[in-house]
Amino acid sequence: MSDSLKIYLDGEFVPKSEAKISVFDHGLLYGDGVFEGIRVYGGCVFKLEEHLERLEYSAKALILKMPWSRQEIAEVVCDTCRVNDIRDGYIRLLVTRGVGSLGLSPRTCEKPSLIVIADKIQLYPEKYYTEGLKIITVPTRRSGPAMLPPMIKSLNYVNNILAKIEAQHAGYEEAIMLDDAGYVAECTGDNVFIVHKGTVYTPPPSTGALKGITRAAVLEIAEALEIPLKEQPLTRYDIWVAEECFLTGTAAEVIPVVEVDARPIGDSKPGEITNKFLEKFHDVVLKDGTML
Ligand code: PXG
Repeated sequence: MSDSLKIYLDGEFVPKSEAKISVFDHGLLYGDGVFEGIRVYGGCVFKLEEHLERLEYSAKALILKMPWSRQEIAEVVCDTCRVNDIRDGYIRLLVTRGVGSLGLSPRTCEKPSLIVIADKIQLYPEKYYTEGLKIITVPTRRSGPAMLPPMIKSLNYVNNILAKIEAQHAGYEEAIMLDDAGYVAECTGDNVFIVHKGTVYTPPPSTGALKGITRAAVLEIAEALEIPLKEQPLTRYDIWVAEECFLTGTAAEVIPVVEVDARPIGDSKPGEITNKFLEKFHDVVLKDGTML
C-alpha cells in the first residue's frame, strides 16, 4: 500500500493520510452504512453493474437514500482506479449514513458519505489455492432474515467477525456459519459449494447468506461447462461426506477446501471439478468486466 494512494471522499481525491471521516458518522458509531468489495482484473472491473445493484438494494433495505445515480457511482469507481493506476486490484466502495448526533436515529444524519478506495490486494497465500483450506464450523450462527438479513451488505460485520475469531482461536483461517435452523449458511466472507456424485450443491441464498457475486459467476460457469448444479439447503453432514468443497468470494475468488470439522474432504486435495471452476473463473474475469 503506497502513501501516494488517492482516496475518493465525497467529491474529491485526497491522499490516504488525509482521507478521514467524522467520529460522528453513524457508519462508525453504529455500523450504519453499506459497502461493496469489487475486483479489477487486467483493467476490467468485474461485474460492476451487479455490485452497484446490490449496493442499491442494501441501501434501500436500510432506507439509506443515495443521492448519486448508478452511472455516477460507476464513474467514481472507474476514476478511482485510473487516478491510482490500478489495473489489477481491489475496490472498496462504502456509503456511510453520514454525520449525525449521538443516538441511533438515522434521521439526524443529513447526507451520506461516498468513499472509494482502490488498491492492490494481497492474495491469500498461493498454497491455499494449490493445497486447499482447512475450515471448521463455529458456534456463532449467521444472523437470519428476521434479524439482520444477511443479504444486506452492511458496514456491521460483527456477526461474521465473531465467527472469524472463533475459527482463528481454534487454529483455522475460515469458519462455516450455520443459520438459525442449523443449516449451512456461508463462511465469514465467502459462499460455500460442495460436489457430491458429480453434482455441485450450494445453499439457496434466500435465507441465510449473502447473494454472492462470485457465487453467481460460478453458477454461470457451471451452466457453460454443463456441470449439474443445485441450490438446496445443506447440512454439515452433506459437507462431511462430499467429495469436494470450495468457497467463493470477491477476495478469495474460488478457493478449494480439503478438510471440514476434522473430516477430510475427498482425498484431501483440491478436487477435479473445483479446479475446473478455478481455471474457468480466471478466464472469465478477464473477459467479463467494465473496461476502465
Ligand atoms: N458472504 C459474505 C458474508 C460476504 O461478506 C461473500 C459472501 C461473497 O460475496 P461476493 O459478492 O464477494 O462473491 C461476502 C463478500 C473483505 C471482503 O474485505 C469481504 C467480501 C468481499 C470482498 C472483500 O473482507 N465479502
